[in-house]
Amino acid sequence: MKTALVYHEDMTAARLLWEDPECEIECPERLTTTLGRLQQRGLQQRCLWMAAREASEAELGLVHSPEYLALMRRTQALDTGELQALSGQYDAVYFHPSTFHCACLAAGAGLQLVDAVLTGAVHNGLALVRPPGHHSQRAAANGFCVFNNVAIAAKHAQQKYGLRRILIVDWDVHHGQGIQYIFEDDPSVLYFSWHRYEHGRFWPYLRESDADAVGQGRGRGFTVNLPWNQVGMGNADYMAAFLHVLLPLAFEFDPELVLVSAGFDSAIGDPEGQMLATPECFAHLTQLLQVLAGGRVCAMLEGGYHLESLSESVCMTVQALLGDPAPPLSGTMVPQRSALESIQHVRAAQAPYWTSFQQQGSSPILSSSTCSSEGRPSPLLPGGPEFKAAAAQATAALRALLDKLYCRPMPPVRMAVALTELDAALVLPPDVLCQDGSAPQEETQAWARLHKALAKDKAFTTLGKVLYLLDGILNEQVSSGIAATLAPAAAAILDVAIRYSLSRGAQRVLCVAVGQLDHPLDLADDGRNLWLTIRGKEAAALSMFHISMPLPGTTGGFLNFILALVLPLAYGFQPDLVLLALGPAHGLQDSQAALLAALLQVPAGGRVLALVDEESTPQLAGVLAQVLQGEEPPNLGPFCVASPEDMQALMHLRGQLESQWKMLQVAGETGGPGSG
Ligand code: X5A
Ligand code: ZN
Repeated sequence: MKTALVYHEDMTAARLLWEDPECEIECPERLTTTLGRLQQRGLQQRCLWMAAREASEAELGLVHSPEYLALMRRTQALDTGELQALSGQYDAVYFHPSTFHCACLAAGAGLQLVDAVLTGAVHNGLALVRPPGHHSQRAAANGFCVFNNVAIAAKHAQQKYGLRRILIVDWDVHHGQGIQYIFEDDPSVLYFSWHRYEHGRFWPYLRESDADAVGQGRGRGFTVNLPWNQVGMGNADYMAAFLHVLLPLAFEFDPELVLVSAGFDSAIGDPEGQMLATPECFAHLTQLLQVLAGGRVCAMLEGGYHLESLSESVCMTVQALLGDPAPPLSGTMVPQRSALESIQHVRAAQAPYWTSFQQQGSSPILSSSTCSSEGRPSPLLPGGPEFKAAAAQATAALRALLDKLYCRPMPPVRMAVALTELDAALVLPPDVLCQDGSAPQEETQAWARLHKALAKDKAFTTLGKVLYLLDGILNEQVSSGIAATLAPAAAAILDVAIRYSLSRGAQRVLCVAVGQLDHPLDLADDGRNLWLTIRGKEAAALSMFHISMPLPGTTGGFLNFILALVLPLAYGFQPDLVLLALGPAHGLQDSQAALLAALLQVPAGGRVLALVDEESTPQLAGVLAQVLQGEEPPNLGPFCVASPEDMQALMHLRGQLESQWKMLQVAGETGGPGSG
């Protein structure tokens, strides 16, 4: 089994024993409701179920002081009055006689998960725990957190497995200052956190949560804070943060393990966050992280206080860990100005430490006073009547959204292949459907008439197979596919594939053509297809929907192009199908092609048809089959800085396109260097 789920019922025992409006949201139902939903969706049954164990004193001591541990142990014997008095010593914490046991289980669950992933028992997993951990410090409980579960897991992975680079992604809506303090001078742990900040007016009100806190000493550049200065951040803002901040750093860092402080108070409906990201956004975030560290992703629950939103978001995360395609993101993909300003700030603050940000230059920083809060949701006071009404409204909106999401069925077959010469030498992953079918003869004939190249016997047969495969994808029988094409007819087949898909109900088709494949001459520029050519040296946008970019010569250049151009365009376009054509002389290494396919699947909801040149190696087809089947792409190899020419081409294209494709923007105002 691929995904571990670590849990223990005892973690539902701790609860608030007195009145405290700030703490009452951290309740046992957070776990029971979530687990119930995972069962109801059949997701728990697909995971390797692990009963959490308690962390030992020595394991807790990796992060916490002996005195603090002794004090926490003593809470088991205190009466309610004493517990309340001790709680008052900390900021936003409550203790219960079972708190110590729960907190030991929560930390232990993280350790078990890391062990399961690093010994290879599973690829990835989620620990469903409480109390949460990321606010907890060496000698202090804070923000509902007692032991720092993720920090302890990271220290354990370093100590027991000798890991030298660990990435911690904290997508909880609060700043995990506890994790930041523990690793602030440690360059072997890269800590990324986005958080509601509102220029310091949101809990925990810390100056060091801002973007200019980058770490200390040798750890400078290994703390990355992305503060949100307004509430109401949504899917486009979160995706922009991943594409333009986290992922470039993460690829350059090249982690051996990814730990996620998976708080879902950053999702729609949550009373703490007041953000707007919908549950499927977490499937996208999870899938994007899975291309790192060979897919070794360990997620641990932190916050998340809207039970409906929390449980749906956890389901989405688990589905992504299991390898299911993500549902398309809802809403328009236009990041907010305030989000772009935050992104610009953090890129500028981190530029001294990361080549990806140096090369792309940093635009002049806009003063935060220039941002308008017009039309923006303003924060509500917790506990007030307006607040309760807003929460109820969010629940209703969420239900409607989810009903829509779940009426789109998951295709019964994850991947199908229609290959010719390549089959024999190819070792396919298990449960790939090998398709022999062809589209009906007359239909294939009708389409073949469009191009002379398709009249020939072999080209005609190939076309029949490609159309059959496309039909399976468009009818939701198959999620993704691979087909071989042959050199003289490749461009013609691709042209027919686009037209066929559009005639069969596809609304938007993204075509990524690598190598010698010409843009179909009379393909309508009507916004229903977006054509990206990657080859040679040309960088040009003939129109908003017809873009050529050069093939970068280095891993760094390749990553920059994918993260800064291809994916933002794909997210902006929101295709319901991606055609990834690797034509003759495409020039991609197998690992690059695999990464491209793996990443394109995310915005496309898994619907990718790869058309590979028949002359390609069986290794290429094999690795594409793996990633389209939901497996992790292989590592790209050592990170190598992009060439100045590649960067210039990228900036040129961004400058030309960012006013139309807003997901390309990395600054609050257009007009940085390279634009215009
Ligand atoms: C883990 C977490 C939040 C504490 C909020 C206190 N803690 N107002 O989400
Ligand atoms: Zn939180």
